[in-house]
Amino acid sequence: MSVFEFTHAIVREPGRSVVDGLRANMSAVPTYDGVVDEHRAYVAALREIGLAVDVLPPLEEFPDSVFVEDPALVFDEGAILLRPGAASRLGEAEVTRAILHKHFDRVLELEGEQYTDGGDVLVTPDEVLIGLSKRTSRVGAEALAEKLAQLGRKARIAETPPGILHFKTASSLMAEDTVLATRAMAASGAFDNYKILATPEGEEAAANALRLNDTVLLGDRYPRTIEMLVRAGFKVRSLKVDEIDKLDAGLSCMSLRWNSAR
Ligand code: CIR
Repeated sequence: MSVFEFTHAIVREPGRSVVDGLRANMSAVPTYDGVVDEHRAYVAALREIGLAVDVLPPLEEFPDSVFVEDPALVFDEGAILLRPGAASRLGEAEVTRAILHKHFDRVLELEGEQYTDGGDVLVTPDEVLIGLSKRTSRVGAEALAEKLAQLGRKARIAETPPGILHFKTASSLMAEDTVLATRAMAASGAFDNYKILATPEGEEAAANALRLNDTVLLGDRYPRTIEMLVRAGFKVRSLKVDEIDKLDAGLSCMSLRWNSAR
């Protein structure tokens, strides 16, 4: 069965506090209504693609908690509760534990200073890449590699190019052997064993895409990337990402996905 076949997803509605989410450019302020609209369209797309979506309530005390991918990792065979590397996000792990236990019999946990964000973890058929970043420390990455081994997954630790928030800000898996990646990520060597579709200059943020079943979700602000993927034979569904882009986020960050039938 393909790694892209998903049956389930967890998402969390944004709270009003989402406008205070972490971002590099504090002068670009997202609107709450705009984030809500983009999030609703995203959830609708997941459902149309065929996923059963568990929608969690907003958490005002955690402005970035709509980005559920960062405090946890889920696989068909079990879940791992992570330790987000930003101080304001660390508490998201605690409030994510219950939902993991609801859906998974096996839940492993990182501890103490083992900081890792799910946005730094890219899963391919043969390996799980863990990108070191400002959020994911080497101690965290090594601890995560051990947990992954317990789930029968092989891990590889890689570098995230400088100035990039998360490893998956700049890369996403499009086919079993093909990644969509920024030119900086392509040059880093992390994907030397993969085919690379490089994002056109000026459309680097398009690299945070998400393939679900036979559909690639991509921001609608990236027409040249859309054209490149369509030409390469992918079915693309574009979504508005203007507000979540202001929060340094993209399409992979807003859900946890797995296949309960595998
Ligand atoms: C943050 O800085 O943590 C959020 N504003 C954005 C998180 C995006 N998540 C991701 O790329 N996995």
